[in-house]
Amino acid sequence: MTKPPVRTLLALSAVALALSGCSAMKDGFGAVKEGMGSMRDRMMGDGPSATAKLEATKGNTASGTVTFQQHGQHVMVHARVSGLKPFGEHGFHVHDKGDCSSGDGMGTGGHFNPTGQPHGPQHAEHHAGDMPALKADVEGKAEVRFHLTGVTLGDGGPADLAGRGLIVHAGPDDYQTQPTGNAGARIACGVIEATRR
Ligand SMILES: [Cu+2]
Repeated sequence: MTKPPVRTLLALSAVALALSGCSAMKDGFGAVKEGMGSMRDRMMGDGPSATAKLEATKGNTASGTVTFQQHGQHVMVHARVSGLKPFGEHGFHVHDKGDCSSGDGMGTGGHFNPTGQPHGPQHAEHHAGDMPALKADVEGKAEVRFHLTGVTLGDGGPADLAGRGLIVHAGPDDYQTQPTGNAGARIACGVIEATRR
C-alpha cells in the first residue's frame, strides 16, 4: 500500500485538530465535570459546602486546602496538607474564631465547643471542633477524609462551622489533656468559608 486511503487522512487531520485544541478541550471537560458534580450533589441530596485554605503561621511551613461538604447529618471533611514533619502526627481542630491575623494562630481562640463538651476522640464525648489527627507521609504530606457529626455548614446555627478557624498543630493530639489535647504550637491556620449554603 503506497497511498493511504482518504479516510485515514481525514482521521489523521481530526487527531491534529484535537491536539491543537487540547487546552480548550480540557476547559470543556472541566466544565462538564463540574456540571456532573453538582448534578450528583443534587441527586444525592447533598447540602452546603465550605473550604478553608490553610497557611503556615510565622516560622512554619505547613499549608493546604480543606473542603467540607454536608451530607444529611454528616459533614464530610477532605484535608490535603503539605509541609508537615515527615511521618509526623499533627493535632487538627476547628477552633472558635475565624481569625488568623495574629500570625501564630492564637487569634482563633480555643477549640470550637458550642455544646460545652470535654476534649476527646470522635468515639467519646468531644468538642464539635475535635477531629482525627493528620498523619504525614515521608514527604510531609497528609491527605485524609473523615466525617463529623453534630456540626452544620452555613446555616448560622450554633454548630455552624462556617466562619470558624482551622488549626494544624506541631504535635500529636493526646485526646485527653483538657481542653487542648496538648498538641503544641499552631503551625497552620485557616478560616472556614461557606462556598454553598
Ligand atoms: Cu487545636
